[in-house]
Order: sequence, then structure tokens, then C-alpha cells
Amino acid sequence: MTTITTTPRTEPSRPAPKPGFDPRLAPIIDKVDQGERLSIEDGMLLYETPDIWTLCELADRVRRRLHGDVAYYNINRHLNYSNICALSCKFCAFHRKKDQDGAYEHSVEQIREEAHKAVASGATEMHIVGGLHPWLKFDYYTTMLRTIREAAPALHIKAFTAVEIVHLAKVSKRGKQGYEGIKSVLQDLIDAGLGSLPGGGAEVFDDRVHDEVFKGKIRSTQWLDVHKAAHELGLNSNATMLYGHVDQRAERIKHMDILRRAQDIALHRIGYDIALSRDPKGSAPTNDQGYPDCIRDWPGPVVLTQPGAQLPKPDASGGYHQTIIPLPFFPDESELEHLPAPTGLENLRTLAICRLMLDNFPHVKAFWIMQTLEMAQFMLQNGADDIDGTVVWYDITKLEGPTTHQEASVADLQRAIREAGFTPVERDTLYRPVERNMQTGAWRVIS
Ligand code: V47
Repeated sequence: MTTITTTPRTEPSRPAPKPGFDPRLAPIIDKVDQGERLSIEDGMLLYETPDIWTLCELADRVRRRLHGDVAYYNINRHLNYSNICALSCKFCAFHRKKDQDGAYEHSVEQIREEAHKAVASGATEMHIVGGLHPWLKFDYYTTMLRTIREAAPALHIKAFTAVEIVHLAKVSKRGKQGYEGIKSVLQDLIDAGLGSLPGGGAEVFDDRVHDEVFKGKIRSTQWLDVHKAAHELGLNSNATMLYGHVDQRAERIKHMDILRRAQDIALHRIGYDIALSRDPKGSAPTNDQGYPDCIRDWPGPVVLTQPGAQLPKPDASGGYHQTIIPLPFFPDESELEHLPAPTGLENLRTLAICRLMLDNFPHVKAFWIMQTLEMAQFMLQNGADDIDGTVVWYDITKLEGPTTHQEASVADLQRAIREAGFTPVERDTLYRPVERNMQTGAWRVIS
């Protein structure tokens, strides 16, 4: 067991409160200083307080405790193999039906070509997601992975949201085998080259929101089961929260609480002991509070953001959630187009709260495609330590008009990070630093 012990506080003593300081935040500041888990009520107060400065300063304090002045980016390529989807989630402008204008599905040859392009651009990662394609056979997906593996052996393949994994269990006739079916699908995909799971498809873990906006999609229990199964098989994964549509702030806090409990289970499995907490076993959820079954065996909190705690290593004896990625809702061309998108301040606040509430997630990503590179810079100063990568092609949300070509150069990313006051570090998918020869593009991971 890796027992997390607290070390004497080395942080400078707190300066006098600024004008506009919300005194209700004082107990939260104490908890953050001690590395103690924040409660649901604390999370709600952080949403309600007008004192966003203190919130952001606290998120920055935690972010610097974990990562100092380092901010991560990667060289990657996103690939959407098909936008044909059996579902019609109201927030989604990406999905098409089979004969609808703009529907597409990539051939294996096109995918091979994408892998070659990724290698030529120096990418270390291919991020692959698509719709729930109604008739592609399981073999399409394993062939896709094997093709990329063959064309680009060093490329890390981060692919398929939990929603797609459950779909693949059905497609491969393992849908009725429950958790074991999911595990065997994941094992087949790992054998074909899958390296980790992206965080998509989580949306907001709440049945009301689910039934109103993405009915038909898997519920939180299944999303969490897929990630748990992946962790048990040694894969790391990410997690998202798509907010700012019909969800309420309380539902977002609940989403964060569910995710951090799932992460407690993952970290406990790989040897972390329960951390300092005034109430380590308290407030365990019961089912009638709307918490999913799969976090019933919650062991208690493992707080990685407390001073002196060690972050898990990618070679840990099992997987875990690496990163939380808050995704602000993009209304354009969706069925919810009449709703306003969340504002910049709400996005900043949500990201800072994620940093503070998700005390056992090593990383917080401000995905520049959805946040804009300008806001991502600001977010680096307020809780985020990662901005994702070069991306190149992105079809799920489009920042400027209908174009799918959305690319940032390495120079753009580095400049944005430096200008925000941080040291840019290229990472691989598992957050290991990458050493790169800028002349030849050759790279290697530093373990
Ligand atoms: O699963 C779909 C969301 C996700 C909209 O793991 C929308 O490193 C906002 O998961 N407005 C895909 N969001 C993106 C994603 C992701 C992105 C970057 C990095 C990682 C990672 C994961 O985008 C979908 C869905 O939850 N989404 N439509 C929309 N209109």
C-alpha cells in the first residue's frame, strides 16, 4: 500500500484577505491547505460565491502543488472514423443517419493514410472516436487498430468512448454478458493495439439530464463499468463532463463526486491507502441518492492533491483516470441550438471547481478546441495543466464555422503556454515527457 502521509506545509502563509473576499470560503481554504476532500456543499458554495478570484487562486495553488510551472501539450491527431450514429442525442451536431447528407465512414485504406500522416507530423497519439455505427462489424474496429499499429507502431492509440465500447459488446454478441462481456471486448481491442480510453460520452451523470437530452445512450453505471474494466485490464483512461445545456450546477457537482469516488476505487486497487480526511467513511452514497451501484464498494477518499502525495506512475499495476476534461456545451446546429452556450466565466469557474473537487485526478485539461486557445491560456493560470494537442482534424464541435480542419502548430501551443507564464512540456498520452529532436522530428519518451 502506498500510504499517503501529510508533510509539513511548505506553502507560504496566507496573505491578508483581499477586498471582496467571501468569508464563507475560509473553511474551504483550510481544507485545501490541509489537502482535505471538499464536500458537496463546498462545491456548491464555490459555484455560488461571487469571489471567483479566491476560487481561482485556490485552484492555481493546487495545480502548482501538483505540477509546478509545467504545462503539458502533445502532438496528436484526432480521427473520427464515422459520424453515422444509431443515437440522436439532442446536444450533438456530429451524428448523421445513413443516407443523410454529410454521412461518412472511413475505409481501412483511409485510416492507414491517416496513420501515415500522423507519423509524418511527428504525432505520438491518435485519438479515435465515432458514432454508434449500426452495421459495421466488430472486425472493422480490430482491423482499424491493427492497421494503425502496423503503419505506425510507436503511435499510442487512444480510442473509443465507453458508449462505443458498450455498442461493440452488442455488435460482437457479448452485450448480454454484462461486465465480463465488456472486459472481453476491451481485451480484444487491447490485443489489436488499443492503448487507452478517451474520456468522452460521460456527459452529466444524472438520470434527469440523461432522459431529457441523451435518452438511449448508456447511463452512468455503464460508463463507469467500462472505465473500471479498462482500469482492471491495466489501461488508463480520461473522463469528461459535458455541461452548460439543461444541467444544473448541483448535477455537475454530483458528477464530480461520482467520478472522484470511482477514481478512489481505481487508486485503492493499485495500492493507494485512504488519505487524511476528517470523515473518511462518512457521507457514503446510498442508491436512493441517485448514485450508481458500481461505486457502492467505495473504500474512502484517496486525496492526491494533498501536500507530499505521489502521483501514480503510468507503469502502476493497473489503470486509473488521468485527466478530467470539462467540455462546455456548443449549441450550434444541435437540437438544443436555442440554448445559450455557457459563458467564459462559467467555463473558468467550472474548470477551477473541477481542479478542487477532483482531488484525486492528476490532471485537468483545458481542451483548446472547445475552450479556445485564448481561454485555455487563462485556464492554465486557474487550475488546468494541459491543453491537449495539435489535433489537426476535429468534427465533433467546430470552433469557427463548418470546417473540420482545426489545427494548432507546436509553436502556437508552446507560445500560448509560455505567454501564460508556464513551461511547455511535450507529453505522451500517459503524461510521460517526450524528448524531441526538432531538426529530425525523432522523439522518445523519458520514463
Ligand atoms: O463524447 C458532443 C462531447 C465528446 C458536443 O479524453 C460535445 O483526452 C460540447 O471526449 N458541445 C468528445 N461537447 C470529446 C472528448 C474529448 C476531447 C478531448 C480530449 C479527450 C480526452 C476527450 O464531446 C463527446 C461528447 O461528450 N460533445 N457534442 C457539443 N455540442
